[in-house]
Amino acid sequence: MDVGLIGLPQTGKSLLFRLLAGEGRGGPAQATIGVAAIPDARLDSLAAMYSPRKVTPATLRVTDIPGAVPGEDRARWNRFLEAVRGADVLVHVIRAFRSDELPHVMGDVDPLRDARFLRDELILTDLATVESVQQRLGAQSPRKRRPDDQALLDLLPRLRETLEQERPLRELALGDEEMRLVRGFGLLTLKPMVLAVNVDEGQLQEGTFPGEEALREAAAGWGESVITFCGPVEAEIAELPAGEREAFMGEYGISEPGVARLARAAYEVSGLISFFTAGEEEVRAWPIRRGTTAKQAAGKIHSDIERGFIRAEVVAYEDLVRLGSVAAARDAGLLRLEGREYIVRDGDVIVFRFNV
Ligand SMILES: Nc1nc2c(ncn2[C@@H]2O[C@H](COP(=O)(O)OP(=O)(O)OP(=O)(O)O)[C@@H](O)[C@H]2O)c(=O)[nH]1
Ligand SMILES: [Mg+2]
Repeated sequence: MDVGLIGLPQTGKSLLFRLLAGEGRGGPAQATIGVAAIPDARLDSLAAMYSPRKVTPATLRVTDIPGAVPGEDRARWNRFLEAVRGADVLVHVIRAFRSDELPHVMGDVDPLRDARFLRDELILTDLATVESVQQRLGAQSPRKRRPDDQALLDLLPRLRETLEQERPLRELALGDEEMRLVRGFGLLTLKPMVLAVNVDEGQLQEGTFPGEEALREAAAGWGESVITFCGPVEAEIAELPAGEREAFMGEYGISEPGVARLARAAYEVSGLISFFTAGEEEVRAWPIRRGTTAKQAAGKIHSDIERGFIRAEVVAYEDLVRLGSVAAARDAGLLRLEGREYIVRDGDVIVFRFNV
């Protein structure tokens, strides 16, 4: 899973990238790639229970994509679209912060305008893609068409209609088979999106930013979540010793860094859930897609465990922390023995039994 940070130039994407991923590989004009840990309070409680030597959170790849404006610099815009194509999930960074030294690229601050601007550009790009595929396939003689091409020709009008109504394709919630048909075309509005509003210190303190209500209302209609963060304050939080963070955040009326909420939101919209393995050696969160079976989940850890799968011993995270140990969960009848087809749930703490 690759999360792309997108947005207009100078909205704070690169700062957000460093907060999420630390350093990354890339260059000023190129997309920069890094890895973000997904904060999870459940992992912390498991770590407190087991005092393991190592705690390993789930991670997502993050790409910092240089901002671009269509019509200003064609090459830069095309590089931007190419990088967006490479992402699975999009975090749209929108600027609410004011700065006299660094004017907003559109002149003034207007979060809803910016949210709509990029949304519409991505919709237009997809519309052009769909039209060109439709044209190419339509030009083929029907007798020469492969079955997949015919299925695509039947599907594309629905896509086109949605885009023409200025709606992103993700709203169609295409099924697996339909997704397979369109996978090769790099459609941008199929990707889940989170809106991340970069506020300034004053706005953080006030707990709101200009245009918030309008943006939230629009986002609710779009089914997208809005997360606010303040880049410079987040950078300060990251530099504080862990023991001082809570008090510092309290001064701003927040209980958790915005970047942590943002990482989790990106994880959620990408359709990932976590199961845990826990022991004295390591406590670890493993990202899997919703719907993953126990046997497939075992394969995330090691292919030998998948191949030699016997059963999974599963306890729900809530039961485990409530009862204090796996033994207590077993006594309470809450340790389940599950087979290979069991669909793993978010928060399952699992021991896999296998043969090699
Ligand atoms: N005042 C203020 N400045 C910020 C904030 N976030 C970022 N900046 C500044 O804005 C400038 C641009 O930030 P970047 O993170 O490089 O912006 P970007 O979105 O990566 O820009 P491009 O790569 O050009 O698209 C930098 O000088 C940052 O220090 C903020 O919350 N408040
Ligand atoms: Mg940048």
